[in-house]
Amino acid sequence: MTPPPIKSGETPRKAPKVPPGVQLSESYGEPQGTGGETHQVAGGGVATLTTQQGIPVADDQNSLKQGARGPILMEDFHYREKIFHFDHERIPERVVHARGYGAHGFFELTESLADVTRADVFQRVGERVPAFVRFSTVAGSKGSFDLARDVRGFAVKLYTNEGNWDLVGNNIPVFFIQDPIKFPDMVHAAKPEPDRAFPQAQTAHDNFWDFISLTPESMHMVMWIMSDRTIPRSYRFMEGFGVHTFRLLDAEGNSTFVKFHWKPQLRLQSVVWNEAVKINGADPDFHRRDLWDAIEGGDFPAWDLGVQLFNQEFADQFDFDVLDPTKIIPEEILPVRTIGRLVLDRVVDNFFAETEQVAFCTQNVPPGIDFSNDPLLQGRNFSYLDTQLKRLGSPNFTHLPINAPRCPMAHFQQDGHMAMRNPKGRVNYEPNSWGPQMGGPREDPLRGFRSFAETNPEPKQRLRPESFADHYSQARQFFISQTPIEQKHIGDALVFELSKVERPDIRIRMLSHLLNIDADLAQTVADGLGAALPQPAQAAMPTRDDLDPSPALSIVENGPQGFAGRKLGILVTDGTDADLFDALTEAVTAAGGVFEVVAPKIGGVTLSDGAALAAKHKIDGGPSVLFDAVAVIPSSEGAQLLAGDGPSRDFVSDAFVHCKFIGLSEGGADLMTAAGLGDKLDEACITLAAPGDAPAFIAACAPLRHWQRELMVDLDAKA
Ligand code: HDE
Repeated sequence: MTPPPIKSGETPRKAPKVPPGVQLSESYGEPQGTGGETHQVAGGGVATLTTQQGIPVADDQNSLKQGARGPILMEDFHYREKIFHFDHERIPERVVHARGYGAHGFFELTESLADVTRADVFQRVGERVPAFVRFSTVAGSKGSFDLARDVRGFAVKLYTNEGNWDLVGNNIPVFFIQDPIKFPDMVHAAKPEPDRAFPQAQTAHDNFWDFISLTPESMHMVMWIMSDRTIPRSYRFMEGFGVHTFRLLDAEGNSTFVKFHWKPQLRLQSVVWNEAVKINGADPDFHRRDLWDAIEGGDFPAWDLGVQLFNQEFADQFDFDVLDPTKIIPEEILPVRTIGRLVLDRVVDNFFAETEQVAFCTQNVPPGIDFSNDPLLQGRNFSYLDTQLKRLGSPNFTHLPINAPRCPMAHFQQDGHMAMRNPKGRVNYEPNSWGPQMGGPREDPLRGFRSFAETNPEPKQRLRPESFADHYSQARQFFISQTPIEQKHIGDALVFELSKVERPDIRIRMLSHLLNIDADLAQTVADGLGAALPQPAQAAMPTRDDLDPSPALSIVENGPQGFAGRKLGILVTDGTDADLFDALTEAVTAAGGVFEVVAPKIGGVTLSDGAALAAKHKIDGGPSVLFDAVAVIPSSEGAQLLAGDGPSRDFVSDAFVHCKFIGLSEGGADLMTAAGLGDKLDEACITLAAPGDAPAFIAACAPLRHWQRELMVDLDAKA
């Protein structure tokens, strides 16, 4: 007798969601992928193992020795080549943004900017160009964990018809410093302390807060990094920003200032700190796995590209300088105009060849896009090319398929390590008199890149302009733009980080800055640290308290509107109601979400109707922190077993403390009681008495968090 089919323990992979007639990014130009070979041979046979020189290998298990127990012989070229290559496999990791994850896709223009720029990529609505995006954390090493409290890099390479455009942004629209000469100090202070080499991927230590508290210009950024922006739920739910003011240039060379914004179509979402700490243990690859699974499941993440366009006259109305990278222009004052979308629809073929070897550079701008005099941008323009030579080892890193433009290229640069594309022919210079056939490329004053013709009559000097002197007003504006729960998280984060700082004077110096931002915040943090408030820090300019809040800066105000793209964890045991399980998975799939089954054993369970259900996680390896909402539907007998199990009780109590929506069968409610939460159930703990309750539960999950609970839980803790 054939055994009954086993139900899947996770949302079955879909065929990619591709509308008819639409091609995936694979078909947008060449070259693609790794440029490497697969090991398949025509006709489906097995490839013969060879050396790098193509010599077929007979024995890859034993090195060549003189006698059975004798020494290894120098002549074993296969052994020597294999070990030599292995010894050289590693390249230096990025000095910052070492840990990252990338994917391919495309950018499509939805509104033309032809009136303000000649950039080819912004001309024709509906046209697509290939894209590669690398997300990253900043401070941690390549092998660190994904949910460090950290800024996220959001680096986009668009392979346009007129050369590569790299918009090397972050998920935060401002930066710590105003002058690039401070970048090495800032990064040294944030990274592990040099004598002890810890802490890894954390800013919660003396050196970081020492530098920050001596650098008032960083205060706006400090508000952002202490907010939940630095613990995003996934790359798919975070914004990206070009940060600097750039220029767009039309054919006549007229300039319009521009700030670039990426807005996730699934809207904003973060985790809470206690959850982040636990996710790092449960799944250090949480963010990269999320991106991989979403794309492989056909749920392609997408962002709108928005621009804020303005001219010098508009810029002049502000007290702050639009060249100062510690400032934003609030969206409520200058709305963000959506002009295109970025879709990631293809994972890499090979992590090293693509994600690791991709080289972004702020200098890569096509004609029609130009730099402003933001000092940080000017400083970055030097650093990226420089670091790439060190990291990739040769000026020919542009020959790597991931870095090569997808448009025609012609130049006289040649030779160097690993040159793969030296031009043919006799001529390698210009001007030359070899004529159009043999003489090679010529410059084109009309088509070519031209810089904005800026005049600057000022003398050379090393100073910080007065227009960069307001360090606190926008920090305050960010803080007052947050909802109460988000303000609480900022206070909690500051208390957490400063409690790891050993020197009391550094903690006190930070409090003196917070007093210039918001007196209540300063008091909360002082209480949390058990410290008395000092005098406010000496400010170069008084804080403006008349700036209006900007709701666009709040994650909660811009949070999810449904369960699409989100994940439900379903905790089951033997005897779980089969109809309820089916109704839940149907409802979550219909809402555009996915599910994963958590069970006492990885071998799965037998449902009430006798059907076998596979598990995705054993309970200890599938804690509720991995999910956006949970359904706890053990049978009553199953619940009794789970009640005696620590990880099972943690599953529900963590979901509760993290303010998640929880669906509960009768057995689920018993487990809540066993976890000591029986009398605390609130309106976000939803009864799943019958299959008919499933759709309403999934619909109720839309906000994803029941924030009122956090205030209650904290009050309980204080009582
Ligand atoms: Fe970077 N930054 N940066 N940075 N940055 C690098 O370039 C640098 C800054 C950003 O996924 C490095 O190839 C200086 C702001 C991202 O490959 C390096 C300054 C913003 C990435 C470098 C800044 C960024 C980097 C290290 C101050 C947001 C990862 C490896 C003047 C707008 C790109 C590399 C990737 C990487 C220098 C400040 C974003 C050393 C000198 C502001 C997303 O060149």
